[in-house]
Amino acid sequence: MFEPSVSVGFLHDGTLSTEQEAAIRWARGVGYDVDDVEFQGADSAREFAAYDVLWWHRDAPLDEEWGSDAGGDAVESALHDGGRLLLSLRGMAAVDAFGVDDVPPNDVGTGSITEPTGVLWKAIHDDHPAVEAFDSLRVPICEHGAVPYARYEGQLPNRGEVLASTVRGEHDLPNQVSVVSWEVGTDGAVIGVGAPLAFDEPTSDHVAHRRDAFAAGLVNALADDGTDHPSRPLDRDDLRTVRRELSDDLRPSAHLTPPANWLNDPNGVVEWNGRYHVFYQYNPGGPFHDAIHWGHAVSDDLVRWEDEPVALTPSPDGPDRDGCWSGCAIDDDGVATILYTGGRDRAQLPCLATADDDDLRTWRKHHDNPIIDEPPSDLDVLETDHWEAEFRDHNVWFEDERWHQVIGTGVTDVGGAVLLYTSEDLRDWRYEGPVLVGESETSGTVWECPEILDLGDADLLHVSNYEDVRYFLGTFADGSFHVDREGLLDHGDFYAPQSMDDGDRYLTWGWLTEARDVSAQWDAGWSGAMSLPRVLDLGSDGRLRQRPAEEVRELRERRLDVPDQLDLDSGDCTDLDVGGRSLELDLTIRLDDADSVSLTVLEAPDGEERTPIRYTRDGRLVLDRTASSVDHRASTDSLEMRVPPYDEPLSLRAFVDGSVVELYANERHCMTGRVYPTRSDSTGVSLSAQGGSATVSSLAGWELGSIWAATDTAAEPTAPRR
Ligand code: DQQ
Repeated sequence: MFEPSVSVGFLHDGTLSTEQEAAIRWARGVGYDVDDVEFQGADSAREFAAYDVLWWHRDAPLDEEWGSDAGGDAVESALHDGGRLLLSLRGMAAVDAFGVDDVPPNDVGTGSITEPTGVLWKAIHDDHPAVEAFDSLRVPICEHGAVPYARYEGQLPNRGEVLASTVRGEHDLPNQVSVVSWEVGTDGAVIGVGAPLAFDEPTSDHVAHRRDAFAAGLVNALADDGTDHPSRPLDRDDLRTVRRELSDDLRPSAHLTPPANWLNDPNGVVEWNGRYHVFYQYNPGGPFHDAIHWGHAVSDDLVRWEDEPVALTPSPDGPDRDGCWSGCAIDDDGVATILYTGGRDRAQLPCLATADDDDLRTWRKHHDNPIIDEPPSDLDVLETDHWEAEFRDHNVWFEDERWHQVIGTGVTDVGGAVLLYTSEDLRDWRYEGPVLVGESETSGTVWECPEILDLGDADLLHVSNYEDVRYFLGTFADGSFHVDREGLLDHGDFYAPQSMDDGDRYLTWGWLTEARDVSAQWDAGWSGAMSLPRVLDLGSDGRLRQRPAEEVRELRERRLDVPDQLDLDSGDCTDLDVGGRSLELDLTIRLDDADSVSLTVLEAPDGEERTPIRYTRDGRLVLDRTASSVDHRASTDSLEMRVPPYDEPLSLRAFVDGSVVELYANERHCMTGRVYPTRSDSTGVSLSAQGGSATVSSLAGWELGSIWAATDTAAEPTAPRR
């Protein structure tokens, strides 16, 4: 550990509060060489440069004008000369005055602490010196008191990398971002700690001990030239490192996931300049949904993918200040253009941006965003606690000499709805009316992420209604959708899909939601995956077909040694001599006189953890999660769907990949579930019949390779801290 012979310049503005005096006493007690240093305008710069670490432990509110006159410029220049700065309590609120970040914390105040409260450290930064003394990501540092704080909530610093959020008692509060790291210039560094780091409050030895070790860790980290001070944005090399470090057994390798942090809906999926681009809802602040940006991954062939830097960031003064929500990409006569939903306060409205480069890395936001100022006034658009009008998500196409756009919404006391707009130039839009309106009891109060696809003999409209992705097959004409048939696109953990017109096919990705709790996601350091790219079209019977894109076969790395055919007697269980966490298994099951057949995956040798996929005589396919994991934070709810009657053999393609089980039944019905086995030997695969005999034919399996070129040299997975 770094030995402290550290000089600390303790900043203040003339008088020291009792809390500041307590902090100085603590720092001297550690052995730091502490001077109290008064801000005195720009002249202070030289004085500041004399210290290893400047510390502003500011408990009083900052008045509005606090800034350069008071000494902000001096701190800024000290930082650019390689200075190090610790900002605690409300101190982080001055990052804009110090030129560190143009987005300061948006939630600053005094909190009443009544139980152990502290930092919820991010798994990706668990090697940071500030937490090396702890074996947990949760570090309480205060128990009682009225303690000032400065946090980001619903927004993120523009350049700072989040190190920690908040833990209060037994509760993880990921949305309360409380510790941030910045690199300034080439050598300067800042750590902002808006968590309750207070030295003048009564506390038990247990918590005081943690607080002291944490505070010393912060000062030492800043003083030590060897410390790496993470900052944003991350470039492609950083992303490769992050992905490598956050690999674990539950992380899919054949499915798209974020490099770290949070992923939800696929967005702006497009083929551009011969490359496939998948953008996605991304929170760089951590594995939780908030402050949504657009993440970006790119592929030449749909097989190998690479992480790209964040593509779209909320603008501090824009209509998307609180999030760049879902949207689509279009080719506007050679200009890559996106439409997305900007969120700000209680409003969500459509925004437009155009690409500045052929790699779709940088986007220029339209000067007159939002491009639609309000939801239609002649419709009673649903208002909820969060939004003055539920009105979001975009699908745009060109037809009959005009651009068409559908937007998701809800109509008060009626149900989810899809609205149609048209435009000549993608900027001025005319409201045409509802395309389809549902009934809230049967299909939900709000429809998100609508999309209309032309499948030839029929049109397909799908919407996500918070629970499921419902699809309607029928005809879209004259602004309305006439429904002939409906169903669910996937019967499991699958949401908000989006499709790309890839010439002669549609490719569709859906967000595979997590089925473990927020704390488990926090510990993993990443959350969310995409389905495999699926091809959606119509079968000869006019019904919907869904298959993985042909390219997915190229992920097959090694053929497994399994019999082509198996006759199963009642009660027989045949262990296939295969294992692994990333497999494709293809088979046809005929029930003969069995009640059911189970393909069990991710099975421990003693069966403690196992995930049976059961095909039953009454025409159901069940993903049985009751024993998938011994981790109580994982869902044990089983998933099921109806499949063709038992007298038709079931042709099943099963992809087992980390925590994903993605099932395609008869190229028609999909069911994807997330499962979280904990044991490293929960990798077995077996087949069994119950209540009679059955036949399995065309059995084949493959080990799947990774889609990430970058993870070929993946570090050994390490046990996550909790
Ligand atoms: N997710 C986005 C919204 C969309 C929802 C926000 C669906 O635009 O309605 O991250 O998951």
